[in-house]
Amino acid sequence: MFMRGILLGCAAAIAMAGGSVAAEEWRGWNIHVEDYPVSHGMERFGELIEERTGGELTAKTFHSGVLGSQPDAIEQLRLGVIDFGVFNLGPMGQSVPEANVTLLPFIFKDVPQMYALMDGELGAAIGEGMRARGIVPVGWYAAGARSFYNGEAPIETPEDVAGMKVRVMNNDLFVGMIEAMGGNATPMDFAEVYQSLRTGVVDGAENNPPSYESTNHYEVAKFYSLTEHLIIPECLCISLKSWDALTPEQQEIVAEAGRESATYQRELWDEREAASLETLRAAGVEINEIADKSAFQEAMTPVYDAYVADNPDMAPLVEMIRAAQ
Ligand code: BDP
Repeated sequence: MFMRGILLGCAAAIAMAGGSVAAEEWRGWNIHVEDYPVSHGMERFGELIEERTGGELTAKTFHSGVLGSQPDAIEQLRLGVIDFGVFNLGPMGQSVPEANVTLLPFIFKDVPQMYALMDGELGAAIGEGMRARGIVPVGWYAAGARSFYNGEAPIETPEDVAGMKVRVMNNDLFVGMIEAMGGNATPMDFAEVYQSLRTGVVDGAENNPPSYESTNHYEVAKFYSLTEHLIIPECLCISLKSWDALTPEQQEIVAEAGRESATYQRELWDEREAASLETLRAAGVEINEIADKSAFQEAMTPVYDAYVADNPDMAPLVEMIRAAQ
Protein backbone atom coordinates (compact mmCIF):
# COMPACT_ATOMS: atom_id res chain seq x y z
CA MET A 1 0.00 0.00 0.00
CA PHE A 2 2.75 2.37 1.07
CA MET A 3 4.89 1.57 -2.01
CA ARG A 4 1.88 2.03 -4.21
CA GLY A 5 1.32 5.50 -2.74
CA ILE A 6 4.92 6.45 -3.49
CA LEU A 7 4.68 5.15 -7.02
CA LEU A 8 1.49 7.07 -7.61
CA GLY A 9 3.12 10.18 -6.14
CA CYS A 10 6.09 9.81 -8.48
CA ALA A 11 3.83 9.32 -11.45
CA ALA A 12 1.96 12.50 -10.57
CA ALA A 13 5.23 14.46 -10.22
CA ILE A 14 6.44 13.17 -13.58
CA ALA A 15 3.12 14.06 -15.19
CA MET A 16 3.24 17.57 -13.71
CA ALA A 17 6.78 18.12 -14.97
CA GLY A 18 5.61 17.32 -18.47
CA GLY A 19 6.91 13.77 -18.64
CA SER A 20 10.51 14.64 -17.72
CA VAL A 21 12.20 14.49 -14.31
CA ALA A 22 10.50 15.73 -11.15
CA ALA A 23 10.77 19.45 -10.36
CA GLU A 24 13.47 20.58 -7.95
CA GLU A 25 13.11 23.66 -5.74
CA TRP A 26 16.31 25.40 -4.71
CA ARG A 27 16.61 27.33 -1.44
CA GLY A 28 18.43 30.63 -1.58
CA TRP A 29 20.00 32.65 1.24
CA ASN A 30 19.88 36.45 1.22
CA ILE A 31 20.93 38.80 4.01
CA HIS A 32 19.03 41.82 2.67
CA VAL A 33 15.44 43.00 3.01
CA GLU A 34 13.06 42.24 0.16
CA ASP A 35 13.28 45.67 -1.43
CA TYR A 36 17.00 45.80 -2.16
CA PRO A 37 18.99 45.46 -5.41
CA VAL A 38 20.51 42.10 -4.38
CA SER A 39 17.06 40.76 -3.51
CA HIS A 40 15.54 41.87 -6.82
CA GLY A 41 18.49 40.32 -8.67
CA MET A 42 17.95 37.00 -6.89
CA GLU A 43 14.22 37.06 -7.67
CA ARG A 44 15.02 37.73 -11.32
CA PHE A 45 17.46 34.79 -11.31
CA GLY A 46 14.68 32.54 -9.96
CA GLU A 47 12.20 33.70 -12.59
CA LEU A 48 14.67 33.13 -15.41
CA ILE A 49 15.60 29.59 -14.43
CA GLU A 50 12.00 28.59 -13.81
CA GLU A 51 10.96 29.92 -17.21
CA ARG A 52 13.88 28.44 -19.13
CA THR A 53 13.78 24.99 -17.54
CA GLY A 54 10.02 24.84 -18.07
CA GLY A 55 9.56 24.62 -14.29
CA GLU A 56 11.94 21.67 -13.81
CA LEU A 57 14.09 23.89 -11.61
CA THR A 58 12.64 26.61 -9.40
CA ALA A 59 14.31 28.82 -6.80
CA LYS A 60 12.95 30.32 -3.62
CA THR A 61 14.92 33.14 -2.02
CA PHE A 62 14.68 33.60 1.74
CA HIS A 63 15.33 37.28 2.42
CA SER A 64 16.38 39.21 5.56
CA GLY A 65 18.90 36.63 6.74
CA VAL A 66 16.21 34.25 8.05
CA LEU A 67 18.39 31.27 7.02
CA GLY A 68 21.21 32.46 9.29
CA SER A 69 24.29 34.67 9.45
CA GLN A 70 26.56 35.11 6.45
CA PRO A 71 29.51 33.02 7.74
CA ASP A 72 27.12 30.16 8.63
CA ALA A 73 25.34 30.43 5.29
CA ILE A 74 28.64 30.07 3.41
CA GLU A 75 29.30 26.81 5.27
CA GLN A 76 25.77 25.61 4.54
CA LEU A 77 26.24 26.42 0.87
CA ARG A 78 29.41 24.36 0.78
CA LEU A 79 27.56 21.47 2.39
CA GLY A 80 24.65 21.78 -0.05
CA VAL A 81 22.11 22.58 2.69
CA ILE A 82 21.51 25.92 0.93
CA ASP A 83 21.55 25.79 -2.90
CA PHE A 84 22.38 29.41 -3.74
CA GLY A 85 22.88 32.86 -2.29
CA VAL A 86 24.46 36.27 -2.81
CA PHE A 87 27.58 36.64 -0.70
CA ASN A 88 29.97 39.47 -0.06
CA LEU A 89 33.60 38.50 -0.71
CA GLY A 90 34.47 39.80 2.78
CA PRO A 91 33.02 36.87 4.73
CA MET A 92 33.74 34.62 1.71
CA GLY A 93 37.46 35.35 2.07
CA GLN A 94 37.59 33.38 5.33
CA SER A 95 36.95 30.20 3.28
CA VAL A 96 38.35 31.25 -0.12
CA PRO A 97 41.78 32.92 0.20
CA GLU A 98 41.73 34.17 -3.42
CA ALA A 99 38.70 36.34 -2.59
CA ASN A 100 40.72 38.31 -0.03
CA VAL A 101 42.59 40.21 -2.70
CA THR A 102 39.42 42.24 -3.40
CA LEU A 103 39.31 43.29 0.26
CA LEU A 104 42.50 45.30 0.23
CA PRO A 105 41.59 48.94 0.91
CA PHE A 106 41.65 51.13 -2.21
CA ILE A 107 42.82 48.23 -4.42
CA PHE A 108 40.31 49.09 -7.17
CA LYS A 109 40.39 52.58 -8.68
CA ASP A 110 36.62 52.70 -8.96
CA VAL A 111 33.54 50.52 -9.37
CA PRO A 112 33.70 50.22 -13.22
CA GLN A 113 37.28 48.97 -12.93
CA MET A 114 36.19 46.36 -10.39
CA TYR A 115 33.42 45.15 -12.75
CA ALA A 116 35.84 44.90 -15.68
CA LEU A 117 38.34 42.88 -13.65
CA MET A 118 35.75 40.61 -12.08
CA ASP A 119 34.15 39.94 -15.46
CA GLY A 120 37.61 38.95 -16.76
CA GLU A 121 40.75 37.22 -15.56
CA LEU A 122 40.51 38.22 -11.90
CA GLY A 123 36.96 36.91 -11.53
CA ALA A 124 38.02 33.68 -13.25
CA ALA A 125 40.93 33.19 -10.82
CA ILE A 126 38.76 33.86 -7.77
CA GLY A 127 36.05 31.64 -9.26
CA GLU A 128 38.50 28.75 -9.48
CA GLY A 129 39.37 29.21 -5.82
CA MET A 130 35.68 29.12 -4.96
CA ARG A 131 35.04 25.98 -6.98
CA ALA A 132 37.87 24.22 -5.20
CA ARG A 133 35.91 24.90 -2.00
CA GLY A 134 32.53 23.74 -3.24
CA ILE A 135 31.13 27.04 -4.53
CA VAL A 136 30.24 27.95 -8.13
CA PRO A 137 29.97 31.70 -8.89
CA VAL A 138 27.53 32.56 -11.69
CA GLY A 139 27.29 36.36 -11.39
CA TRP A 140 29.27 39.22 -9.88
CA TYR A 141 26.90 41.62 -8.18
CA ALA A 142 27.37 45.29 -7.28
CA ALA A 143 27.90 46.59 -3.76
CA GLY A 144 29.33 50.06 -4.44
CA ALA A 145 31.96 51.49 -2.10
CA ARG A 146 31.98 51.28 1.69
CA SER A 147 32.45 54.34 3.91
CA PHE A 148 32.58 54.96 7.66
CA TYR A 149 29.71 56.12 9.85
CA ASN A 150 29.50 56.91 13.53
CA GLY A 151 27.45 58.84 16.06
CA GLU A 152 30.02 61.37 17.26
CA ALA A 153 31.50 63.56 14.54
CA PRO A 154 32.50 63.45 10.87
CA ILE A 155 35.62 61.46 10.05
CA GLU A 156 37.99 63.56 7.97
CA THR A 157 41.39 62.00 8.59
CA PRO A 158 42.61 58.52 9.67
CA GLU A 159 43.39 60.01 13.09
CA ASP A 160 39.66 60.49 13.61
CA VAL A 161 39.32 56.69 13.62
CA ALA A 162 41.99 56.28 16.33
CA GLY A 163 40.45 55.02 19.57
CA MET A 164 37.11 54.35 17.92
CA LYS A 165 35.34 50.98 18.29
CA VAL A 166 34.37 50.01 14.76
CA ARG A 167 32.24 47.07 13.68
CA VAL A 168 33.65 45.18 10.69
CA MET A 169 32.52 42.17 8.67
CA ASN A 170 33.87 38.79 9.64
CA ASN A 171 37.38 38.71 8.14
CA ASP A 172 40.78 39.21 9.81
CA LEU A 173 41.81 41.58 7.06
CA PHE A 174 39.26 44.16 8.22
CA VAL A 175 40.58 43.96 11.77
CA GLY A 176 44.03 44.86 10.42
CA MET A 177 42.52 47.71 8.43
CA ILE A 178 40.97 49.38 11.50
CA GLU A 179 44.04 48.73 13.64
CA ALA A 180 46.22 50.40 10.99
CA MET A 181 44.35 53.62 11.83
CA GLY A 182 44.58 53.08 15.59
CA GLY A 183 40.96 51.98 16.00
CA ASN A 184 39.55 48.87 17.69
CA ALA A 185 37.80 46.49 15.33
CA THR A 186 34.89 44.30 16.35
CA PRO A 187 33.90 41.62 13.82
CA MET A 188 30.15 41.12 14.16
CA ASP A 189 27.17 39.75 12.22
CA PHE A 190 25.22 42.26 10.17
CA ALA A 191 22.01 41.66 12.15
CA GLU A 192 23.63 42.80 15.41
CA VAL A 193 24.99 46.13 14.24
CA TYR A 194 21.92 48.31 14.85
CA GLN A 195 21.61 47.38 18.53
CA SER A 196 25.36 47.59 19.03
CA LEU A 197 25.46 51.12 17.67
CA ARG A 198 22.45 52.09 19.71
CA THR A 199 23.81 50.76 22.98
CA GLY A 200 27.40 51.90 22.39
CA VAL A 201 28.94 48.42 22.07
CA VAL A 202 30.54 49.98 19.00
CA ASP A 203 30.96 53.65 18.07
CA GLY A 204 30.75 53.18 14.34
CA ALA A 205 30.73 50.87 11.36
CA GLU A 206 31.23 51.04 7.62
CA ASN A 207 29.05 50.21 4.65
CA ASN A 208 27.72 51.39 1.29
CA PRO A 209 24.80 53.88 1.18
CA PRO A 210 22.03 51.33 0.43
CA SER A 211 23.02 49.08 3.35
CA TYR A 212 23.51 52.00 5.75
CA GLU A 213 20.07 53.25 4.75
CA SER A 214 18.08 49.97 4.46
CA THR A 215 19.19 48.80 7.93
CA ASN A 216 18.30 52.16 9.53
CA HIS A 217 21.78 52.36 11.01
CA TYR A 218 21.68 56.06 10.17
CA GLU A 219 19.09 56.53 12.93
CA VAL A 220 21.72 55.64 15.52
CA ALA A 221 24.90 56.88 13.77
CA LYS A 222 24.26 60.01 11.80
CA PHE A 223 27.68 61.05 10.53
CA TYR A 224 28.50 59.42 7.19
CA SER A 225 31.99 60.12 5.89
CA LEU A 226 32.66 59.15 2.28
CA THR A 227 36.05 57.47 2.64
CA GLU A 228 35.06 54.84 0.03
CA HIS A 229 37.91 52.67 1.27
CA LEU A 230 36.53 49.31 0.13
CA ILE A 231 34.99 48.30 -3.21
CA ILE A 232 34.01 44.69 -2.60
CA PRO A 233 32.30 42.54 -5.22
CA GLU A 234 29.43 40.27 -4.30
CA CYS A 235 28.74 36.91 -5.82
CA LEU A 236 25.65 35.02 -6.85
CA CYS A 237 26.89 31.57 -5.92
CA ILE A 238 25.58 28.04 -6.35
CA SER A 239 26.51 25.12 -4.14
CA LEU A 240 28.74 22.77 -6.13
CA LYS A 241 26.60 19.90 -4.78
CA SER A 242 23.44 21.43 -6.27
CA TRP A 243 25.30 22.34 -9.47
CA ASP A 244 26.58 18.79 -9.96
CA ALA A 245 23.03 17.45 -9.73
CA LEU A 246 22.00 19.44 -12.82
CA THR A 247 22.09 18.29 -16.44
CA PRO A 248 24.58 20.14 -18.69
CA GLU A 249 21.64 21.99 -20.31
CA GLN A 250 20.38 23.11 -16.90
CA GLN A 251 23.88 24.25 -15.92
CA GLU A 252 23.99 26.37 -19.06
CA ILE A 253 20.62 27.93 -18.18
CA VAL A 254 21.68 28.64 -14.58
CA ALA A 255 24.98 30.22 -15.69
CA GLU A 256 23.26 32.47 -18.20
CA ALA A 257 20.49 33.44 -15.75
CA GLY A 258 23.19 34.31 -13.21
CA ARG A 259 24.96 36.62 -15.64
CA GLU A 260 21.73 38.29 -16.72
CA SER A 261 20.58 38.79 -13.15
CA ALA A 262 23.93 40.47 -12.39
CA THR A 263 23.51 42.94 -15.25
CA TYR A 264 20.05 43.76 -13.96
CA GLN A 265 21.25 44.07 -10.35
CA ARG A 266 24.04 46.47 -11.32
CA GLU A 267 21.51 48.79 -12.99
CA LEU A 268 19.27 48.71 -9.94
CA TRP A 269 22.30 49.36 -7.77
CA ASP A 270 23.08 52.73 -9.30
CA GLU A 271 19.48 53.88 -8.92
CA ARG A 272 19.27 52.69 -5.33
CA GLU A 273 22.56 54.29 -4.34
CA ALA A 274 21.31 57.71 -5.49
CA ALA A 275 17.93 57.17 -3.81
CA SER A 276 19.56 56.09 -0.55
CA LEU A 277 21.76 59.17 -0.41
CA GLU A 278 18.66 61.29 -0.92
CA THR A 279 16.81 59.48 1.89
CA LEU A 280 19.80 59.93 4.17
CA ARG A 281 20.08 63.65 3.48
CA ALA A 282 16.35 64.13 4.00
CA ALA A 283 16.65 62.33 7.34
CA GLY A 284 19.28 64.84 8.51
CA VAL A 285 22.35 62.63 8.15
CA GLU A 286 25.50 64.68 7.91
CA ILE A 287 27.44 63.45 4.89
CA ASN A 288 30.99 64.66 4.31
CA GLU A 289 33.02 64.05 1.18
CA ILE A 290 36.74 63.40 1.45
CA ALA A 291 38.34 65.13 -1.50
CA ASP A 292 41.84 63.82 -0.89
CA LYS A 293 41.87 60.22 0.29
CA SER A 294 45.65 59.82 0.22
CA ALA A 295 46.03 60.02 4.02
CA PHE A 296 43.67 57.03 4.33
CA GLN A 297 45.51 55.17 1.59
CA GLU A 298 48.83 55.71 3.32
CA ALA A 299 47.48 54.72 6.72
CA MET A 300 46.26 51.43 5.24
CA THR A 301 49.57 50.47 3.59
CA PRO A 302 50.47 48.03 6.43
CA VAL A 303 47.40 46.00 5.46
CA TYR A 304 48.93 45.36 2.02
CA ASP A 305 52.34 44.56 3.40
CA ALA A 306 50.95 42.08 5.92
CA TYR A 307 48.72 40.48 3.30
CA VAL A 308 51.48 39.93 0.76
CA ALA A 309 53.90 38.73 3.46
CA ASP A 310 51.35 36.20 4.76
CA ASN A 311 50.08 35.17 1.28
CA PRO A 312 53.01 35.28 -1.15
CA ASP A 313 51.05 33.09 -3.59
CA MET A 314 48.44 35.84 -3.92
CA ALA A 315 50.97 38.45 -5.06
CA PRO A 316 50.23 37.81 -8.78
CA LEU A 317 46.55 38.66 -8.20
CA VAL A 318 47.51 41.91 -6.44
CA GLU A 319 49.78 42.73 -9.39
CA MET A 320 47.03 41.90 -11.88
CA ILE A 321 44.78 44.52 -10.29
CA ARG A 322 47.52 47.10 -9.90
CA ALA A 323 48.54 46.73 -13.56
CA ALA A 324 44.95 47.23 -14.76
CA GLN A 325 43.92 50.55 -16.27
C1 BDP B 1 26.45 44.70 2.92
C2 BDP B 1 26.63 43.41 2.16
C3 BDP B 1 26.27 42.22 3.01
C4 BDP B 1 27.04 42.25 4.30
C5 BDP B 1 26.87 43.59 4.98
C6 BDP B 1 27.68 43.68 6.27
O1 BDP B 1 25.82 43.44 0.99
O2 BDP B 1 26.52 41.01 2.32
O3 BDP B 1 26.60 41.24 5.17
O4 BDP B 1 27.23 44.65 4.11
O5 BDP B 1 28.28 44.72 6.51
O6 BDP B 1 26.85 45.78 2.15
O7 BDP B 1 27.71 42.69 7.00
